[in-house]
Amino acid sequence: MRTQVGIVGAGPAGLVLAHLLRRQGIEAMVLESRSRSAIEATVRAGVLEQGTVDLLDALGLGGRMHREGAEHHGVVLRFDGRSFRLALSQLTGRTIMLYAQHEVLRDLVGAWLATGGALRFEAEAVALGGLEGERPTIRFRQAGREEELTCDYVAGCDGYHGVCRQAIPTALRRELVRVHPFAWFGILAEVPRLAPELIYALHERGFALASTRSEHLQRLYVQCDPGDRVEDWSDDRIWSELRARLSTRDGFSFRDGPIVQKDVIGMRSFVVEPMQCGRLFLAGDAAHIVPPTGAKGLNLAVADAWVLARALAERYAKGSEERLARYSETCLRRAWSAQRFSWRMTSLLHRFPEHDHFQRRLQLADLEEVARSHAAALSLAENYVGSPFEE
Ligand code: FAS
Ligand code: PHB
Repeated sequence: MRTQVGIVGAGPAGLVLAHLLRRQGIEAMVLESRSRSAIEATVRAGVLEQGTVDLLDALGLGGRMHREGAEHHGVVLRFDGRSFRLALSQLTGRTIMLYAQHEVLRDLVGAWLATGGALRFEAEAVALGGLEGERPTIRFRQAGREEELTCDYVAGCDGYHGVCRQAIPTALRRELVRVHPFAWFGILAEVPRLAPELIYALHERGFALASTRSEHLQRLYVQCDPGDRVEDWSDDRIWSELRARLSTRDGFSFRDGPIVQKDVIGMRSFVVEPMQCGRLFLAGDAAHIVPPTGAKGLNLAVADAWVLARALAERYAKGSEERLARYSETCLRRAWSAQRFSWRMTSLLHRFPEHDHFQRRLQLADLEEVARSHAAALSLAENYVGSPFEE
């Protein structure tokens, strides 16, 4: 089997890359280890930066997103019983879109298959070969049989637990990681929106986030211990923690209701350097993980796909490998900027077990600064909405 670009993983990185390459007339084949229904049902991110929205529109794939998603012009920071609205569009001229990651994947998979795109589900890549040569290979297992895909380039879009990063010899790669001393307990609840915009709350009991999926389905998170399991949190405990942590002096209230999904999300910051090795290019979570506090994970994956597609287009159209040679450096600049911002949001809004009263006062003063200073609010807003991909 042969193609120009072999893509491992049908997440945001892999599928956006496939669509972008097709637009440049470059052939690609996607190998995905899970089933279509599994990837289209996985609850993950929910915030799309304007750059991601503009790219989906440019691909002609933004219709349902605009019909069913919600454009937000601000987010609320809640601390010390008060609320501060970070006016994203007023400050930056850019907005965010609340549209679930798995809905984005449904749109991307549907359009790819409907136009004859090559995509194999339940096809697990098991080994990469010939990365230093001109005909790298991907060996994959499907329906109990092993097959091989030969290509010009391999895009490793298989997430943090995938095989592609492991194909870069340890002597050639550096893995930089921070595991944070807390996790998020996430739920989907069939209740009305708690508020018109997202609420990020710092409370002495820990962080909380009120996000949304639709008028009737809300995505809510509370800071929990990294060792917590789903069964450790009863519905009553979840609602009472959310009430306490989202409370305000002027009596913020909301309705609770049926919780239809629960999970514990680990919090780590991770980057591998470099993001390429020979004809292998890593994109998305395969190369970097950010804590979700900055809502950057999905958007970084899409940004990598955009950079890689542009570099491959130049290679095939003009024979120039200049952009490909700078792929890792280009993407790492954006990845470290997102790491810095995600860490800033995480350290602003979480309770750290080792923090004493002095550090807690500093945290509040930091949030007060964002509420008081135009410059501080602008910096946070610019990073939250993200910068255009071409920059
Ligand atoms: P993905 O992990 O999405 O996709 C990789 C794909 O590769 C998967 O479909 C996998 O099945 C496939 N694959 C793996 N190994 C393979 C192999 N050997 N062969 C073939 N296919 C293989 N971000 C937020 O902003 N907000 C959130 O609330 C949020 N929640 C998250 C919750 C969880 C549990 C996780 C893990 C991440 C969350 N993120 C969140 C971050 C998330 O959005 C990621 O950044 C985003 O999915 C990254 O996209 P990809 O790099 O495409 O990787
Ligand atoms: C979500 O909607 O799932 C979400 C929103 C904002 C974040 C993280 C997750 O920072």
